Amino acid sequence: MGRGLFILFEGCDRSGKTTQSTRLVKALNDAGIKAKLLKFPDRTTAIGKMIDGYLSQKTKLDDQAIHLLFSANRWEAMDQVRAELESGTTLVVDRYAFSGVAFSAAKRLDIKWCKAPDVGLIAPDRVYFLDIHPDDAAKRDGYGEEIYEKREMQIEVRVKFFSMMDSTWSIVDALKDPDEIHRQIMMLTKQAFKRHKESPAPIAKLWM
Ligand code: 2DT
Repeated sequence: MGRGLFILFEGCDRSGKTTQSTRLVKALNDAGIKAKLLKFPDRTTAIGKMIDGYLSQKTKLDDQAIHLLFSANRWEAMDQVRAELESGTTLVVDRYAFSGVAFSAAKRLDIKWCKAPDVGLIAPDRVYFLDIHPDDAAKRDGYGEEIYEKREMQIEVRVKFFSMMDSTWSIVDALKDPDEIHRQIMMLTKQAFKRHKESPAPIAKLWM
């Protein structure tokens, strides 16, 4: 049996990543494909609890310090990520290093500096970018209490995401009907499985 695929959802807040990633896992499982959902930040670990304190504005941290904690929160999951992929489980991941870079670079940290701690992480096979303009996102539920849920920040973040896209990314219009988005994502995912079956690619490393 071949390895699982690493499928990543990225996007601004309120773009529907959580809904669509959950639906994708369920659809894959229903089709008999082993798949699991992972979410970053993982707020359950010791590092994740520090991140949660920062995001919910209970604690303050330097921009550099919080950036490195987000990265550490991914590194601490890498053994599990590798083991799952190698055992044939497909991982559907809600946010990853691109969020790490986009949010910190939006705060004016140098983009090369931002990428450095995540170099060598396991790279996603496919990235689905759920694209929504922050003005449309704000209409959905309004932004909540977390530190980054502000219009100006989200606009900058979106620009940074666009600057990192390559051929592994697909832009999905997040304003479309959720069922239609799910169908599009299923189609893209089926193509990814087909390509991988025809020419299996080894697990790759990010930004190397
Ligand atoms: P959620 O709302 O999806 O829980 O995200 N973030 C996320 C960063 O600034 N750096 C990162 O590396 C990651 C993964 C995006 C919580 C917020 O944390 C931001 C929104």
